[in-house]
Amino acid sequence: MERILIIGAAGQIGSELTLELRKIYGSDHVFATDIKDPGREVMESGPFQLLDVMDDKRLIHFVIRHKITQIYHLAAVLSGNAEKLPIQAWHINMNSLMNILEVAKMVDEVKKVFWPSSIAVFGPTTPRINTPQLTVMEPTTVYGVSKLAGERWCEYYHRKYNLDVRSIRYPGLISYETEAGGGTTDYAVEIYYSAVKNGSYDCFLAENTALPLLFMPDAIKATVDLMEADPDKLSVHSAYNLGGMSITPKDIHAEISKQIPGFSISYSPDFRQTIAETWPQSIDDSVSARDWGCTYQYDLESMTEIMLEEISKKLNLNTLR
Ligand code: AKB
Repeated sequence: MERILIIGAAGQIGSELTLELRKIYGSDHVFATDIKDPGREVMESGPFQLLDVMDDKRLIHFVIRHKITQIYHLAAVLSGNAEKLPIQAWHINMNSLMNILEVAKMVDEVKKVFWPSSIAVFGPTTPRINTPQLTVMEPTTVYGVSKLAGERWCEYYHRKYNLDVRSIRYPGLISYETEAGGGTTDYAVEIYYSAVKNGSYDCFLAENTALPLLFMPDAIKATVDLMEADPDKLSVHSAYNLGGMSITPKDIHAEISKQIPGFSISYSPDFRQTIAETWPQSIDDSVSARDWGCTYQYDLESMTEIMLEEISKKLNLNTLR
């Protein structure tokens, strides 16, 4: 039976992935950890412990004591925050990954590792429309550089030590459970909260900035599908492209306005606009579809309906038409 360790269970992906994995593998088999307390559902649905992935001694002790067989390492400093403290972000993003890879290499029981990469691995010299799996990669953000280096390390551990590391280049993720923190695509979560709370939003990206975005249930399904895929079918051991939808702030504004007619938006692009302009506008994920059957269920319309309904419930506000 699998025994799964989640690092970063209080975060945007971790809080939802933990619950999904507990449904699949049983609550007692999924050990949630973070450096801060997660939300009530993660806390109450199975084991949780405070654990800092940077503390390699406690990490290896935890993995051995709980007979862990799979590790999901989801903790990272995202693109916007990383630009404010580049050296610290590099240190945290790289050293945490190296700690995980080393533990997985040393402890025989650990059979699989999941680590998230990002569309941030691409840069201004990459083709921005329908960005292929294999292409020019010259990221200009410290976050992107750390993700690209991380991908190379994952592939190295696979080739050299036969470690089964799997990874996805996530686009911007949109969710209502736990808000994102410090990313360039965070606007796409903030806009929904602000629409429900205030009926207006001041966007830090310009109106026609297209980026690949994905609704969290599709991202969780993709993650589980990749981790359960037949290893013999996987041709990529760095990270797989994941596309989702190519969407601008103007598109989301128009969709929200259908349900909140007076919703107004203003645009005050900041330093994150410069980051967004170096990232793809849309992604070719045909290799993921071929190797492990990646598909999506949600489009902008169905996602917006759920986002507005769930946020209204959560905030106890009824602003919808
Ligand atoms: C960010 O905006 O930094 C992240 C990402 C695309 O990896 N959401």
